[in-house]
Amino acid sequence: MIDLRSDTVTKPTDAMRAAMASAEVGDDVYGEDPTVNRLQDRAAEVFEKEAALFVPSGCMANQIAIKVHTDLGDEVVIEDRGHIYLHEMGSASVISGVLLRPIRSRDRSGHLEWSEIEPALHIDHDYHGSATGLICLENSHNMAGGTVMSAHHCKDLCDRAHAHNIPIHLDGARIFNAAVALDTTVAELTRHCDSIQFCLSKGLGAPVGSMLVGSRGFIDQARAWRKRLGGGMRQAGILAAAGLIALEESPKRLHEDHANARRLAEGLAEIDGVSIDPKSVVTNIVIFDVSATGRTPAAICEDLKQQDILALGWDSVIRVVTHNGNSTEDIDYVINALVKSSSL
Ligand code: TLP
Repeated sequence: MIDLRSDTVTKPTDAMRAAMASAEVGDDVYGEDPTVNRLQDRAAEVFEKEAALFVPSGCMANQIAIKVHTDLGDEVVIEDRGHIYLHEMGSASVISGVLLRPIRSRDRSGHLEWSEIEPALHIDHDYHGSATGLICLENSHNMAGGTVMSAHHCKDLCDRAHAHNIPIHLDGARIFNAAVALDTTVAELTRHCDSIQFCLSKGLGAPVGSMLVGSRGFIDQARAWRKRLGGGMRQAGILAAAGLIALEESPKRLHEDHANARRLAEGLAEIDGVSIDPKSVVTNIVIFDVSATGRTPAAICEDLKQQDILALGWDSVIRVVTHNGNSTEDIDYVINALVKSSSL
């Protein structure tokens, strides 16, 4: 199978499996797992922040951040295809008792400008609107097709939000992809954010886990909420050992996934009825519209499955995500399969 449903399908490398087998462990709820502690210290160092916390998933990291930053009844501003809004099962309402305030980005890049955010803010506490407690950003932006936000853009939003005492949380599930695409560092891209979550278990290839990064005070509170949510994992060093390799080694090869995604997009752009601008594909996510083929995404995905290819389709689009399990030959095979399927 060529599984392009997501980069979450990546399997641990041999080096990760070996490190997991020999990992030094302890009880992480007591803060005594040396491998988890090393991973947390290293993540904080790489992001040039004070502290970091290993958590089971990206969703938990995002939800802990929302919980720590907000009060009950607050509003959280987010782009209207943000993962926290679309794909976390209403957790922000369930766990934090906040309202999400989705805003459509004018240029559909997924990255809001301050002029789009500002009208949605409630900062004058007039006993009517719920106060804006947090702004959530996403880089790269998954549902906008892996688009990236520059360090300059992010700083601008952070500076303006901070002028109103509003914190910024960055869902950086794929922040390393963004850094590679922009030829910069994750520290530079996230410097002014109050908290960041990034996933070890997507393009970086670890089997499990995300990191929450921020100030010492923020991470102390996050640790308490991780425990309350059932995320205290005891001998988690077994997982952190793979996470350390993901953090150190995997970013070096992400450009290969991006080149494969671009190659795929260029092939797709040649197919009648498929709509995609290959230049818009700068990381590892390709979302293309198939409505003009006269076939549904579900029908095309079913054809692909018959040819041992897995992709996700919804509305009028199909998403494919490249990762370390794909070769350029796989990509060419997928393009040919799509040529056949879209003209059936
Ligand atoms: N994304 C998954 C699905 O949930 C859609 C995927 O296949 O892309 N933030 C972003 C931007 C994400 O893309 C995801 C997962 C998460 C958070 C959640 O991470 P996990 O799955 O570790 O909870």
